[in-house]
Amino acid sequence: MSDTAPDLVIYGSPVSPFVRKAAALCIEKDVPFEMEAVDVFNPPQWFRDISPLKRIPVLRDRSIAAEGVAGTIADSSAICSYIEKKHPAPALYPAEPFAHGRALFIEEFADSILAATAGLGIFRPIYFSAVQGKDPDLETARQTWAEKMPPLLTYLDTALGDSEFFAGDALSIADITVAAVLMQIALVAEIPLGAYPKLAANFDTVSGRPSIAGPFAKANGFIRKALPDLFDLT
Ligand SMILES: N[C@@H](CCC(=O)N[C@@H](CS)C(=O)NCC(=O)O)C(=O)O
Repeated sequence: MSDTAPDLVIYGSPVSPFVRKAAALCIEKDVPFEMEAVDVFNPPQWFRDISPLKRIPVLRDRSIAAEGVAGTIADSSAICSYIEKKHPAPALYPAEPFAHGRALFIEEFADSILAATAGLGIFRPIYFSAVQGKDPDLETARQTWAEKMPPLLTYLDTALGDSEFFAGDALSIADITVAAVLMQIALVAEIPLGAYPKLAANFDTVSGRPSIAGPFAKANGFIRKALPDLFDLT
């Protein structure tokens, strides 16, 4: 094992699905990286300087610059695209142009509406309440699951068609992002995907990969300290 620090540093916390997505890409490609914890809700000035949107993750490539804004990329999609260019094998973006475009769209769907709905409507009402010593806001979480999630999950189930994967015939950034984002719900509740069989099969396969399961286990260990049990959303 090398005792030199890896070039890549991911600033953030595995509790963020976007951080887990970037970590998953590195793990799938066997690219060494380290994760440096940052409290994004109360970040130090150096982090504000490298994260103009005040969001995690931010990537640093020390081979470009070891400090300051140089060598940093904020936003998980930009980070993943950079890592793919720098470490092309194994490819996690389809080579075929249309499949490539589809993969980017599914990534965006998961990063935007799916993450906002699951994060703000389910994860935060349960976990943030628990951290503040309040009862988990199960009413909001259950209402989100019952009313806002079904069209999103139906879209993803249909988008899979007869394929195991979202874009092309292999694992891609699309599958990684959907799994990382859906697992935000798994941090606080059971995810009953029985009504979405294609999505359930994709999720089972992808969420079991070490690249997804490893960072999730770290987040899960952290969340379980404040919230020992998972809730039922139905
Ligand atoms: N589009 C960004 C989204 C990143 C994001 O929203 N991260 C959340 C954590 S899950 C964050 O930093 N939130 C801080 C805040 O809301 O102040 C990406 O893909 O990296």
